[in-house]
Amino acid sequence: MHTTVNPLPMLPAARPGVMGPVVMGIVNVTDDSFSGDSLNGDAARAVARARAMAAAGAGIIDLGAESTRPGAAPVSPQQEIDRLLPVLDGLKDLGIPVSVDTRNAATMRACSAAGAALLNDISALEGAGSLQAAAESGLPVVLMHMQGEPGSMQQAPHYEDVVAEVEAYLAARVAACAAAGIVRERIILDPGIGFGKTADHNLALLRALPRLHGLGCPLLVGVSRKSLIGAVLRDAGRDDPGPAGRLPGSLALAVWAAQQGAAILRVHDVAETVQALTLWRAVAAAESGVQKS
Ligand code: 9MG
Repeated sequence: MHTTVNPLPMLPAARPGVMGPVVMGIVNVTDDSFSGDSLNGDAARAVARARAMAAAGAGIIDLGAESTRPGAAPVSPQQEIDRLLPVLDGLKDLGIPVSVDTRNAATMRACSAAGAALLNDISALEGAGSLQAAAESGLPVVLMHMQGEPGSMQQAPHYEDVVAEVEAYLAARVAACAAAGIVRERIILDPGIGFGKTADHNLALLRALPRLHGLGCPLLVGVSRKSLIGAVLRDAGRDDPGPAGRLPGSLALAVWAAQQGAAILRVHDVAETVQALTLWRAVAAAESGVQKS
């Protein structure tokens, strides 16, 4: 039997006395993920990876079948569904929520019927029929900010005031959701680090996480292995080791986001992130006297 686990009670605001973000492990059933962890549609390996992440302390698994790296080619909803459903089926008894990363209404419908617990949409439900599909699913949703489209978004990102513009966009999408029947309590917001943004834009947004909390929804932050890390290293006169070598930078940014109150961290390296957060939590709890686990 399929057990759909609701992710909302796991988020920090719903766990008084327990600190810090939930770790969301990334499982890409794509053939060209930027991070070098693609599973080429291999459902059995995807299921095994998700189980290993759950055992390592992930609180949510985010399953995706379309690469969102800059320059990536889109996949059809049918291809996406064909890749995702066997994995969802293999994770029926996982015991932690499985999120589906998709921009397609048809995929949202198919995956919610197959046991997905959360819809993660990098286009904030702007796609045709997506608001309605998400509303009808009854599932919580992640609304992410992106300037442009994955294919071209890094060509010339431009903002007058990146924080104000991202904040206004997310507020408008929360309002669009409300009009479609998706209540604020079901919404998680994401500034979209790396999606149509320069390194300076990304750094400004990471500093502005406390301000974005003013939108009244939990925040998801995805920094794992992203090119921001390489750009900052190059700026500091160091080599960029490429996505697979960016774990230390990913952990530093994960701890920063935790300190700023992020509710969910979307990561490739679950065990390492859980270890970093455990130490951060121990120090933070020692200061405040709050319970450690
Ligand atoms: C699918 N995907 C890739 N990066 C992401 C990020 O930063 N946030 C969310 N919500 N999804 C992402």
